[in-house]
Amino acid sequence: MIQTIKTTPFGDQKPGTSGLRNRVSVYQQTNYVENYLQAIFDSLEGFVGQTLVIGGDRRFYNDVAIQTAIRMAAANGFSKVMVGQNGLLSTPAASHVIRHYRAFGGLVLSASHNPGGPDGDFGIKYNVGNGGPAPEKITNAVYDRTQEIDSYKTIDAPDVALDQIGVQRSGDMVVEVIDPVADYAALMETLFDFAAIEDLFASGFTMTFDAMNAITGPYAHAILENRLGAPKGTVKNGAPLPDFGKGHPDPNLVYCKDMFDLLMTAAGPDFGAASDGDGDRNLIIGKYRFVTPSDSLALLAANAHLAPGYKAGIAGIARSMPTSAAADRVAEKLGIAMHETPTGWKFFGNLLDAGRVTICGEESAGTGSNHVREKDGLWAVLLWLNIVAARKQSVDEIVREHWAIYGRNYYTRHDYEEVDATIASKLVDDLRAQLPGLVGQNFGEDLQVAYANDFKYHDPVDGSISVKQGIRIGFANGSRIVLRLSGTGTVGATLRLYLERYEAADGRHDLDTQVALEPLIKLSEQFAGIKQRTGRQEPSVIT
Ligand code: VG1
Ligand code: CO
Repeated sequence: MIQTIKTTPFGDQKPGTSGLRNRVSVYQQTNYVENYLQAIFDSLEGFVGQTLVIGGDRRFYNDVAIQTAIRMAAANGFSKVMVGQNGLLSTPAASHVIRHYRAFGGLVLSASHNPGGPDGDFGIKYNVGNGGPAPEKITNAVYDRTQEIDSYKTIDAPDVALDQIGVQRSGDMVVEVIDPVADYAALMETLFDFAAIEDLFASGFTMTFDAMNAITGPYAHAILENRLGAPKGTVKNGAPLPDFGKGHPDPNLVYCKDMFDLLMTAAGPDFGAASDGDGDRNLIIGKYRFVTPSDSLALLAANAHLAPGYKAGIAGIARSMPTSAAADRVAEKLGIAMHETPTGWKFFGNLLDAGRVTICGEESAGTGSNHVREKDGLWAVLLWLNIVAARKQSVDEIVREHWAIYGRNYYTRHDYEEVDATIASKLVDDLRAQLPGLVGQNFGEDLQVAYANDFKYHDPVDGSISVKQGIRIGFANGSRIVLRLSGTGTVGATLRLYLERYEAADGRHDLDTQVALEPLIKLSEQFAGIKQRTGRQEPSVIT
């Protein structure tokens, strides 16, 4: 019954920061999905007789790809597939299901924060048995395999009825369709003081949660409204749609501007939050206070002990290199380890598995902990609610007190999207060539370059080394300019410029972020010439 089908390689199946992402039209080519899945299976060992978890964010083409993946899993020798009802599983829920049921690994069919629909993007990500994204060793092997693949295996079997919870079969393989929310919601209840959050809502605390027509809707309805008693209507855009309602499911101040504006008014709610396409990112806005993701990481780490799941304290913190150093100050005060990793959640897995860190985060609106091996949008929202309930203070008060203790790291990211790829890579190369000459030089009163290099990561757990993980120019006063190319875009190149300036505990904490960073923004243009070389007047997105 197993069929071996001949195929030829595609040149472009190189996984990026988080799986393989491409336009839907690229994925719709004959054998494109099949080649990539077979390359994944060919790069793994020991899964015969094991369980594979499959889920996704319901974006367009998920229904097709999931049925293909089920048939190919059966043909390749898995004994069981666990799949979320209607193909749904948020990225953190998939991570939890893999861990909870001791599956061999999982496929998350999503392009995360990239737009969906027939003209949007699709993606496939493979996660390993610890529930986290496959490490580089595996993603490199997968890419190598895609370059030589000549056949794939499948079976001749009808589609599985993904809407029916329970056990079915695909060929000889068991397919269990599971409730995508139940296990995840139960995990959240073990970590947070649900009674205190219920009391908070009962006392009139108001919030709005934007699920962006993506995966977190069912989770947010179940946990915030049905379990914690937030009034119906707290969750907006709560039904996952294949094209995300034609929106861009990236929870930042550009795509959630209406929510931001609402939170800045007296009539708005006390708390606003949102999550992205696959549910692993979070946006946190208190009344009159947007919390930058870098600050949020620091604040969550400093206050985690207020939640039952972390009451014994945290072992360490990890952040991606471009993320601001706000969390470093918390680690220092707590006397715990701080790790700086390359961009992407796959670099946190080893540190979490080894128990070296408890909380991790990225400037791109991703925070998470050792409860799973992915960043987790709703987890961050619930931890914030738990902290607000325990401290009985507003988000704004909590943030201001934090700055008064630790100082403030002004921070922004400027993205230049869909830039000509040749111009972008030349720009990065030219900047790299300048780096040795910059060290020791002074630019203006207080900007002396302390170091200028390509970030290289030495994993302290498995000894692996990752090079060229972003260019960083650091100044003696703690300010930084970081530049790297995105690994999740699908058209041209996206340049990400990250800027950071530290203002001490007794310093000025009320400046506008872009104003506070203006000298660094100018200097970065002098060094890299992004505007001049791309002809762009402004960044595409400022976060
Ligand atoms: C971006 C972010 C990175 C994040 C990645 C995946 O990558 O910068 O911090 O881990 O997206 O997030 P890049 O290479 O484009 O900068 V998600 O929510 O797409 O799973
Ligand atoms: Co995501």
